[in-house]
Amino acid sequence: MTSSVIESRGGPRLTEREELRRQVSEVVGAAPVFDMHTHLFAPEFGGLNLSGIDELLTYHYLVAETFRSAEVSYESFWRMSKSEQADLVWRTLFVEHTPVSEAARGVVTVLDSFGLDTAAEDLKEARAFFREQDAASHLGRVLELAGVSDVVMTNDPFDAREARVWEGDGGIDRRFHAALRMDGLLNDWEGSAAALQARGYEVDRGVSGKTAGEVRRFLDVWIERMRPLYMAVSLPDDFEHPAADARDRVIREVVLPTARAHHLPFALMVGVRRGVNPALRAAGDGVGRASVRAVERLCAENAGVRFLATFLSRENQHELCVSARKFPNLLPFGCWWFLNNPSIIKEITRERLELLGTSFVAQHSDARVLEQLIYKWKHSRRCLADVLADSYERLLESGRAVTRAEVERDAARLFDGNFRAWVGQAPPAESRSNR
Ligand code: RAT
Ligand code: ZN
Repeated sequence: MTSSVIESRGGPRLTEREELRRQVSEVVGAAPVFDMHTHLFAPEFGGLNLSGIDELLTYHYLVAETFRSAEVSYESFWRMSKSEQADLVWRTLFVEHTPVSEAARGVVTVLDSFGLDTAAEDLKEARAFFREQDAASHLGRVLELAGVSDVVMTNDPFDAREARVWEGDGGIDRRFHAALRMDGLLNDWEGSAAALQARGYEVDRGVSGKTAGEVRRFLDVWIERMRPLYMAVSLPDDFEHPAADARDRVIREVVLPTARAHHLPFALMVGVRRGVNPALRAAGDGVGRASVRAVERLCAENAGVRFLATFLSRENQHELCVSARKFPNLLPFGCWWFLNNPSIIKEITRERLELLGTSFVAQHSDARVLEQLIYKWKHSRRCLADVLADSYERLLESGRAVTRAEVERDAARLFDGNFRAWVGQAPPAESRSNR
């Protein structure tokens, strides 16, 4: 025992600042993560899996940044092949400019973790490295480097490429879990109604008659096939509840009854303004301050349904924390998309710890390309470690030192346990006996 610790029943208490911070960093750096929202796919989905340097560089976050510094028109960029686009992004953001933005630094973190040149003039070495990798062992290595035990996908029941896998006989890699994405049904009811009619479901555009029952029948089939951990939707900044639109009817008459019947949580991702600049394609979405009250009303009216919620606007974060204090069926999660930057992650996480203790999900990666797991989690772990250490230091000043076991318990809760409990997943086997 060093002078920095005093013994207690839960292990030594960390009473010295530097030792406390060192241990917090170690624990948070190693805590296994249940990544509860990504756009990755299990290996069985074949071509839907994105990996490698060209995919990393053409990530829509970096495409938007490239247009700010490169002399290229939208038309000529979109006419380029993927590797030409990647070359342009690399030259613009990594060679001609310093890659200090979060998304650009992310690529540096990934290259560095594989021992590749982070300041190369071109992509020859990186391309050769990724070409040589065996897909299965590379997946294992990436999950290991990222410290991710479980990955939740985003699964669209209307996507024909996904459907072929779900409808096949084979199972899905056990490290991957489904999330049933409802954007089609809730944000494009007319298009979805037509797609359902084409599949033989008796629905109409006015959401009347048999429609609700038929959409529930469609969802029941997909829930049976996918076994999702939750249903999810991204919503615009002007989302309201109640509202006199098809979306609200489908939420009330289809989604909420389905959530109750299948004990499935409903994840609300609120505040995206799709297609603010359509010429940027997937990079063209923006953000707007949304109404947290709409989510509060859903929680109040549906006490038996568990909601997950994340808001895209920084301005909504404090209100979301206050709402979560009022509604035990509301679990805030992650620092989404434009908020996934160290300065904002730290601010939001501090706010959440101060208002909610450790009763939230600290982060999700939103990774679209496999290797992004490495940087998204490395960077987020750093933020959480700093913020947690600050909280423990303040606690120490107030007269209560934490033990390493307590730090481990908190990190496990924030990265894994809160989400697992919400979606009814058993704790990981090795830690079961510890709880
Ligand atoms: O973060 C992203 O990659 C966004 O494009 C969106 O996919 C967002 O996360 C979403 O799930 O709608
Ligand atoms: Zn996403």
